[in-house]
Amino acid sequence: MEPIRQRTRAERERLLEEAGFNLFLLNSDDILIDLLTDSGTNAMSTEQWAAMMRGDESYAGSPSFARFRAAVQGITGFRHVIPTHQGRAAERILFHVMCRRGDVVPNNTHFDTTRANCEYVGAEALDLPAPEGAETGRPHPFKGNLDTARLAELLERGGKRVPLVMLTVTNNSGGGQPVSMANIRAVKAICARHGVPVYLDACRFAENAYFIKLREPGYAGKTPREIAQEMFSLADGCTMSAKKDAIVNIGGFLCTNDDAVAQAEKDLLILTEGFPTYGGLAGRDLEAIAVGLEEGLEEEYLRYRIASTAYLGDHIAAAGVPIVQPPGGHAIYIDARAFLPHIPPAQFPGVALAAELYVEGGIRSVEIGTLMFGERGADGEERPAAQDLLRLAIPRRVYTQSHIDYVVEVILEVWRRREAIRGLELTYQAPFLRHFTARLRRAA
Ligand code: P71
Repeated sequence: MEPIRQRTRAERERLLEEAGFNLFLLNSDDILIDLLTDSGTNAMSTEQWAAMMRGDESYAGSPSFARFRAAVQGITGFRHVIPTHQGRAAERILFHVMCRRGDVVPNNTHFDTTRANCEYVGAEALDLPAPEGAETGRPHPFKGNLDTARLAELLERGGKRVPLVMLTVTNNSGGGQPVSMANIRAVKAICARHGVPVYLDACRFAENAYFIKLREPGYAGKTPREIAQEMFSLADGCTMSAKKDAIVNIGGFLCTNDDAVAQAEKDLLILTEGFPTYGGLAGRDLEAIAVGLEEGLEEEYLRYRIASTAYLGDHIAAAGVPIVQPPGGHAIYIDARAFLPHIPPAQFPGVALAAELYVEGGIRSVEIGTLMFGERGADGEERPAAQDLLRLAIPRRVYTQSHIDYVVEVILEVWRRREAIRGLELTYQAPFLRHFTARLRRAA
């Protein structure tokens, strides 16, 4: 438990200016409801805290690692399980081992660190979302799917080396939307014909499994755990940020069935993360992940989680606020271009909207749009991202319905005065992952 304090509107206006309109640069003490991310912001259960007390901190061969590996293998079935401090460490090691300059890595949609780590080793991060994903306001049961026709064409055409294909479950850049089992199976079949391994970016695998149960014919009678096992059985490996569906505050892992790849990954792990039985984590962190993986698959928990996210989306959509439909698993995504049609994408409508929700009610959200995925061309012009979304991510087991009712009120207040909101321009940007540290000001 911790107290949350209200700043005044005038204080928030000053703090926002000082932070260069970038909510990453605010202190969390100055935030009332923090929907920046569902990553690492989860509340751990009594069982997780109890497991942490059993943490064995041996440098090598700890029983905590054995329990962690058993939990991961019980769900994924992968031969090699390599712990990492979080998801992006798994990505860095995977791409470093499997990719060379000039390679292409297709994905339904790469999330920010995945794209950046792929590009960092000189490979092209290619997004192949299914066309339904682009129709922001129109519901479809599996808007996270990968476009299998384009994937087949890419692999058949040849030319570029494709060392692996990734599937992000659920698809975080495009609205927290699930990928169907049929799509995973189709991707695997296409890749198998060309000898290309399939990797799941598995951060939100449990939410994806639950959506399959709800929406895909033939899965209603299966448990989320059985569905997750089937998803992983169609893949050759995975990266995982345990900070999401394993309901912990830090941790991740990298899995593969390929012995030679695993050896190279463990060698690299020792250089930067740690020995392969702890990989940059404490033994107690491994224990918390082992328990959290099981809790994250509990059906009652998932039913509440998906329903409570939809509660926020349904209430603002009913008042006319344009959101990605249907609501995602971990977050609601407002279509900032439709909310603020007078602000051009090059003036960051998603960032401008995030700033207003902070000023209005002390709510922190994150832009998933042109600041995150666009770039400034050599001509100085901003090249916009495919969409400008404002994500309200829900930490697991943290907020109550009355907190969310307050969020609805604040969003509707900003909706009523939307025409007066102005665009922004950059005053500083880093060479990659610019959204974390960018500074902006109101556009002239
Ligand atoms: C999320 C994050 C983390 C984040 C990103 C941007 C702003 C604030 C917080 C991380 C992911 C992810 C997927 C699909 C890999 C990672 C990296 N997401 N793949 O959504 O969503 O994991 O953070 O443990 O390194 O807020 P990592």
